[in-house]
Amino acid sequence: MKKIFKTMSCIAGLLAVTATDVKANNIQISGTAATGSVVSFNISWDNSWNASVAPSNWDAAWVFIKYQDCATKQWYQAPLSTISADHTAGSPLQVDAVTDGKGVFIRRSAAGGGSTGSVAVSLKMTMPAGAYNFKVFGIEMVNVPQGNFVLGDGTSSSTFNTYTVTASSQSGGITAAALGGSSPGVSSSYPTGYNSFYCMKYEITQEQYVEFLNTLTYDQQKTRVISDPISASGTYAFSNASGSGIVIGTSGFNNTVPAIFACDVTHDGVLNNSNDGQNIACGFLTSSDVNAYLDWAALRPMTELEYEKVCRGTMAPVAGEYVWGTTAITQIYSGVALATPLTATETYTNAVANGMCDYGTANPAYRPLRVGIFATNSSGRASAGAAYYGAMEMGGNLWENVVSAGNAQGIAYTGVLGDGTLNAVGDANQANWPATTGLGAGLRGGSYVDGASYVRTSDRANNVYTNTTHYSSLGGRGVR
Ligand SMILES: [Ca+2]
Ligand SMILES: [Ca+2]
Ligand SMILES: [Ca+2]
Repeated sequence: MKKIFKTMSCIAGLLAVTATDVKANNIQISGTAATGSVVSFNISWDNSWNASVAPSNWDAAWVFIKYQDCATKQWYQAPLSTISADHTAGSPLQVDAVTDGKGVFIRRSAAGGGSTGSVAVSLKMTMPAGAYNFKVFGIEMVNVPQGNFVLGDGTSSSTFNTYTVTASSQSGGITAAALGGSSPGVSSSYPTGYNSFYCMKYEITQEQYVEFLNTLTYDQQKTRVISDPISASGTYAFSNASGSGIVIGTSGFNNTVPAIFACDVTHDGVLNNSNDGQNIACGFLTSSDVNAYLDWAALRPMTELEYEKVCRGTMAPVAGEYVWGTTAITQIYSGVALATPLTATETYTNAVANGMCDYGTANPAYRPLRVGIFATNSSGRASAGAAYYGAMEMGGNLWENVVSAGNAQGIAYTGVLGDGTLNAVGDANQANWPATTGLGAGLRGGSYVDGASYVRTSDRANNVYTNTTHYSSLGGRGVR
């Protein structure tokens, strides 16, 4: 879980000046170096898989590189080769290039599972030489294969009709009458979940949000937190409650130099202690915050239909089922006994039971838990509260930000990917995404504050949600 930060000053004429390692929840990236147009590093993550039996999918790391112009100090998305063979990864991994060159997927090349060990990776960038600093980011994802699935469960609030999404649903759209749930229906441009995509395995964590903030300009940061970046060191970015631990470590300056954010839930002035909440899901994120993160990471928000695909997969609907596919639910929350709270190994001490989920405290003073807390070596889907393809906490912990199928702004969405760049004030600026006012956004899956009914795969009680308040129960994740 360690990070290595190499401090070197900018030297004109070298492409590689400094390179910084950044990890996601369970991915470690170390030894980052840049030579010419190639960035190399070692990557490892535990519990990776490539399954030859149902759900017949794999997990992957979405890896992208940001570079900082040494003169302007601004960070930009590094363009990567769109040819997979230009990149290398040792066994058991392979690198899949993507057509927009905004990053790569790194995944197991053959059926198998477990720790990958430390694997050497090299990625080829396609930008002109210059004096730059680099940061490599890795986000854990799960593959969602192309294929039919069923919407709706026949009983949950505002549920879609029980409707099978097929290739022709995507190519021809779905009418209002067929879709039900008071939706105006969706066109062939709206991602229905039929086509394959990747979904983030976990909600955005506090550490990931800090890493995001620390590549933004002052004005961009100001939009993405509650406290002004010029505030004193130690000021909470959002709140001093609900496990929120993002603080200003070094104040911004003169409305131009951005702040440096860090995690400090313990609020002892010592930043990034092992129990400063780095791996806790990041609350207080409005739809606009989540979508800014996703544009920056070159991902995109998921639609309501994709949400149900991720949760239910190819299984037949069960009336009232939760995101793990059964109607059994067991409440775990931050008020119960937790071992090593707020650390990367935060775990619960209750006996394992089916449907373990952080929901229903009716009290925002509690907090979301470490992402992936219920997944252990011995847990099955139901006990881990896992969605069908292995995404965690799709129900409970924090609400999931989705693109609504319930209004005109939502159904105008066409699945345009983020491009790694925000506008001058730090908002996402991709065509037909939900507006910065939240219009077109919705919520799914419930939260640590809210009741069990919202944890249902097909519950659409908040399918339209345009509130822009930074509530502690709001978070999210993206897809690509
Ligand atoms: Ca601390
Ligand atoms: Ca959630
Ligand atoms: Ca953009």
